[in-house]
Amino acid sequence: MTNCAAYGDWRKLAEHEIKASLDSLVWDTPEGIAVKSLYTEADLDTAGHLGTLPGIKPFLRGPRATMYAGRPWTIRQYAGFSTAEESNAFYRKALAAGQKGLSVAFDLATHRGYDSDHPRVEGDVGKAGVAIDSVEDMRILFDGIPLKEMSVSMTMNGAVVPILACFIVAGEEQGCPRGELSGTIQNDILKEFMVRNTYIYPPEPSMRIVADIIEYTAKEMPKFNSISISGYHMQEAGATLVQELAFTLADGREYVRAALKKGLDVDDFAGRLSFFFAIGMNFFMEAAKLRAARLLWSRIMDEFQPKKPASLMLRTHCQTSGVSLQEQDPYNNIVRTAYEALAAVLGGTQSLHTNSFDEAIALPTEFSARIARNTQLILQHEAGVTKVVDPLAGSYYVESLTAELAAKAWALIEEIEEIGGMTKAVIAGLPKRMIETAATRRQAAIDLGDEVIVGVNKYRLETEARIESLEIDNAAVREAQLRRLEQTKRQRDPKRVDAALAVLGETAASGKGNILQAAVHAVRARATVGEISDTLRGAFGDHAAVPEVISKVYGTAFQDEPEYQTLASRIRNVSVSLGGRPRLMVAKLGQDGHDRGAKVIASAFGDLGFDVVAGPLFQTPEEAASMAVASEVHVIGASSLAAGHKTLLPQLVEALRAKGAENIIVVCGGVVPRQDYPFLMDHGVAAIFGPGTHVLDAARAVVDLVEGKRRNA
Ligand code: MLC
Ligand code: 5AD
Repeated sequence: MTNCAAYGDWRKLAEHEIKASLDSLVWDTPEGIAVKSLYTEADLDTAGHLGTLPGIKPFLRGPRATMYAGRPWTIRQYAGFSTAEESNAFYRKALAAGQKGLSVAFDLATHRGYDSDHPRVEGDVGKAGVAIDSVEDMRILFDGIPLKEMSVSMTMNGAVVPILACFIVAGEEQGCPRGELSGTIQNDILKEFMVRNTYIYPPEPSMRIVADIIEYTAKEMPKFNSISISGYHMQEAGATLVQELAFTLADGREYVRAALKKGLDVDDFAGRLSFFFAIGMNFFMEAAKLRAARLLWSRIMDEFQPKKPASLMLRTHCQTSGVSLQEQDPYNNIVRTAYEALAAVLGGTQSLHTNSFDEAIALPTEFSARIARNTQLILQHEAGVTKVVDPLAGSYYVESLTAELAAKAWALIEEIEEIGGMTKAVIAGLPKRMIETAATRRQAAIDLGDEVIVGVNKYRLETEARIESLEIDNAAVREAQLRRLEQTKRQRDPKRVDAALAVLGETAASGKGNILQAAVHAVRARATVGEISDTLRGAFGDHAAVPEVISKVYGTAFQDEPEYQTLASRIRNVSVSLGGRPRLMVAKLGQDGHDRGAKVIASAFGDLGFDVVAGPLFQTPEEAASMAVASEVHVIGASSLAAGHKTLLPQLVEALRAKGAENIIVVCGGVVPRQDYPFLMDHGVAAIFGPGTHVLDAARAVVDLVEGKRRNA
């Protein structure tokens, strides 16, 4: 035990050193944890976890006894773009260069269950991932990659039924029966409603789909992980680590209950549930988070009284944080990613994706993907971190953080339980609101400079060097997809397709039978992703979220700041001369559901004195233009994070012009490569706000534009 007298001496010495109270060194984290400047033995939680061992319940120290000493984590880089041919070539090169598992990124059209020829997805085909319309595309995607040997993760939630069915049939046709397929399907719909937004159907039928997939894989695909319960996107959307932990584990509990309702035995499926967390820049806390996650999951699973130890075990994939990466001085992102990767590994992840440094600009190039992959290879081969299991164990600080995170997350999990579990909480919008509040608070902390981001709000370069970025020729991809779709449809037996789709529709509508099983038959008959999704839409309907905007978070954080007050009073003056508050519509075009930025802007601009109209997700440019005209807005702020800007923004400007509404100013925010700025400006976009823009700077620019337009009118 630390000697109390000695501790008193240290305290005195420390306060003498800083000439202030030790309390002034306490770091209040967004999780509500007060991190002290020194941890001692007295901080060790003695709740009985300290003596536990890896591979043994409660698995805090890792799911396997030997962890990386026995087998290193899987280097599994998430990738996908353009056509199946191009993504296949990329995968083969990555595997030859040391990557160990595959992870498919689908384009947003596929995510939302539209074939490439659907008019709503013109700007999205092949952009943020690979376009897959039918099993023919899926076969090409894995051409020359033996599915018997390669584990494949597929990030798919909305169109999870047709995509998993296509994968199963592609395996079959490649000579790998479904029982031998290994990999993971994300299949985590609850977090889609909270943050990621690639849902299709309403929550309740969506939960049936999840349960059907767990049932089917439990019976038919013993090597396949039926779900990847994801907190990653929560942290990306602004969640604190406690929120990420709690909501993810509460989601997991909800899925277990849904599977049990299907009549499954817990041990039949629990060992194939997997998890997915983000690893951001709070180094020690991130490692502690993974330890706490394993502890809490074993506690949750204990309630279901499984017999197999594997049913209590949390196995996880991790991805370094996309939002922590910056457009400014982008090579810094290599360093950030390396630290995050180290935290993930010290926390004991099973599989890892390291982001590319051009994250905040575009999809990875071959060069940036190589550096990202090598970040892991260097950790595995050069840094010695694989040799020892759970090396942070026993650290006063890390053990204390683990216990504190677990306690705080548990309290939140209990809160969710009190309102009836996660499906109910999600329908009530509670987690979403909490996350959006945390996101807005964080943006305020960055804009205030309380949270430093090197190269962005401190040490900013005077001139930024241009870096090469990947551009997808969206029109060419779409043409290629349309050709193959047309060919697939021409060559199939339409009667067989119709019959299989009718059975699928009946399975969905009746609540009886397994939806995935019915979809596998339809895919064998060459039904497309769009057709299968539409059949399910027929039974379940579409989910339409109503956007809500939180208020008084940004404004409260800035209330004592003169620059905020000056701007707010300027907006009041402008309101007088406009005869009403300046009105901004925040628009999300196409299938891009990343709405953190849009929500933060809506909330902060509202606090500043704008009248904010929040457009719904997934609008076509035409729909957004109509809404803007009907709402009599002065400005549309379109937020673009999925690379659709060069198609969708010119269409928006054109749609406004066609309605005689060219007086409405169009500005854009999000992930837009600098080299695209002139193109957008030439097509009528008045201003572009890239990542790292101070919200007050954006607001000032928008007010300038509103005033300028009025003066020129
Ligand atoms: C592991 N194994 C060992 C061992 N460690 N055997 C002996 N000694 C050891 N020390 C065994 C395991 O038991 C397993 O076999 C096999 O080796 C593979 O190990 P694993 O730990 O299961 O790794 P992996 O196969 O990679 O699976 C990891 C996983 C899985 C369980 C987390 O679900 C997964 O790969 N998830 C990836 C999810 C993903 O990539 N998502 C991308 C999201 S991107 P066995 O037989 O027991 O299986 C995204 C972004 C967006 O979502 O678009 O929004
Ligand atoms: N290829 C590689 N990485 C991708 N990401 C998203 N789409 C792709 C893709 N097609 C990564 C980014 C992003 C996170 C959601 O996943 O890191 O932040």
